[in-house]
Amino acid sequence: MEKNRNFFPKVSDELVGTIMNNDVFGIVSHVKPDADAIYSSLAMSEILALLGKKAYLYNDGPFLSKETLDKQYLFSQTVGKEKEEIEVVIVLDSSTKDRAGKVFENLSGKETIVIDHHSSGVPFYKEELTYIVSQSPSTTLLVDSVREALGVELTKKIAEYLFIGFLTDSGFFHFLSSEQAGPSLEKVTKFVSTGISPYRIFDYIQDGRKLSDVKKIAALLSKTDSFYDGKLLVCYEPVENDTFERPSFMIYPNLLQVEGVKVAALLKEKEDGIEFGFRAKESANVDVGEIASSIGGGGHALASGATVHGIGMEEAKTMLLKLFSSL
Ligand SMILES: [Mn+2]
Repeated sequence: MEKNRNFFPKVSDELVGTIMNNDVFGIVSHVKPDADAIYSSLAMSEILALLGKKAYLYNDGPFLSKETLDKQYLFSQTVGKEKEEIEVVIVLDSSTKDRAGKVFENLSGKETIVIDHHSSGVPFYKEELTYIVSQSPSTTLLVDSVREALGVELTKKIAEYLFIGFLTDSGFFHFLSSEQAGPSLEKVTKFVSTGISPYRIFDYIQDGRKLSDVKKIAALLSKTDSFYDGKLLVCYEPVENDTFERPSFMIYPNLLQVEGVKVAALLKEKEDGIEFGFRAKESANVDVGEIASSIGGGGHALASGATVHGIGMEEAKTMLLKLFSSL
């Protein structure tokens, strides 16, 4: 138990004081938001509302997955006159200034709080106003620690927001390391105690997929390449597939179930380069977060990604084989 308490360190008095002593906040999360970015923002906004404070939600977009699209109407993509009112900007789930996008640029000069769980980021604001805990599986779990430090009650609504970000970032519990599991599930136990339904939330996130997309994913999986005696499995997503929703959620679990695999990679062709995605088996002892940051990306030991501009699929494949040559 003592170990679990240290897993989520104390939130600084300066951070708590900055929230308590101000009234109007801007909340910003990373471009191309995932559920952790959007739902940590929503939870933070709700926490501030319960403290009687005002919060404006921002995100550059684009919103791509169902559970983020559903909430898009709550987020502004531009900064208007309310800028004068805003006293403090809270940046969530973003390891660099660039990740927070144009909206953050437009809010620059304000006191800034950073709450994030990325390991490879460069801290871009006053250290005493950051809560960066790289071992946390999601930013929403860190927002929960901030909530506790602020003395705000865990409502069902907040619990649901926090749980959604945790579920998606942990790959539905799959990518939790054994160090993360105990402390994270202690928090999840509190979330479900408010009466939220994991079953219903799981279905809300996963259901509604088109049969045509499931068939496209099957076609992508059928072209998987195997390298290093099957320790590295690689799936390719051509640019014309860019429109269908989050194939990675079906591709990685399938590849990681294959006998002998250590790392599953997804190479996604973009208009101007290749997006690399990596997932590692915990037993493989490979830090794919470190590997992704060596090519300008970031992430976590078991799940990470990077975008390399100006290269094609063949070059990407050569890079990939070099990156994982020690498997
Ligand atoms: Mn995240």
